[in-house]
Amino acid sequence: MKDQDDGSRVLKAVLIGDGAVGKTSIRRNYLGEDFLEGHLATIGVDLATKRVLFDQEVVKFILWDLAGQPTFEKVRGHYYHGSNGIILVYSVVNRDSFDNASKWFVEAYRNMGTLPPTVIVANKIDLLPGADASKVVTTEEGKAFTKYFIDKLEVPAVFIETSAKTGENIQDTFTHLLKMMSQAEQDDESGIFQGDPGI
Ligand SMILES: Nc1nc2c(ncn2[C@@H]2O[C@H](COP(=O)(O)OP(=O)(O)O)[C@@H](O)[C@H]2O)c(=O)[nH]1
Ligand SMILES: [Mg+2]
Repeated sequence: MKDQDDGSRVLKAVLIGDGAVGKTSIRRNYLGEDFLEGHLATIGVDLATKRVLFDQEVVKFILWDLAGQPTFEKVRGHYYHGSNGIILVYSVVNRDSFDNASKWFVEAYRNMGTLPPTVIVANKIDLLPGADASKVVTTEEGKAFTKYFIDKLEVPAVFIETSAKTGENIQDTFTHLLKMMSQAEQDDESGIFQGDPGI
């Protein structure tokens, strides 16, 4: 897709996951904004745009930060359409948010059909020292979930552990996503089918 203003390539992604897992903080950190301790629930949707240099080309990257509350499902529906990437976030110190991760994929699938490249983000790793072990989601669980998702849905996906508070791996999250999104778009345009053709 092209930007109407200057004709540059546009890539869009959605941030999804339960409320309070750190979606808005991840977006803010990525954009170089300060970390906020308090949680102000996102109402409906927030939009961030950034121009990124990619493959020696300036690309307009649009990031939809969707409210996690179930009541906003209708609103979210619109933003899934036309997105080329997904960032699904859960908190490593909130097991419920991990258990709900598959529900978020179901919602995305319902709205998008075939899923675009996805980064599965295990956020708040700075809170792991001293956290209640019964609530902690381990690295192995996150990787197993990602593998299951890749195998089952044949979607390009990566797993990454982050802290929006310290900034650890936040830039990498977006680098991975943009790389996969760009690759997927090129594959589409070239008509090359990368999956197993079954021959
Ligand atoms: N310690 C820590 N707190 C975080 C992190 N990310 C977000 N938070 C806090 O978690 C709460 C919810 O964050 P927010 O970004 O609003 O979550 P959202 O509802 O998913 O957008 C806020 O109090 C943030 O300060 C993190 O990586 N580490
Ligand atoms: Mg938010």
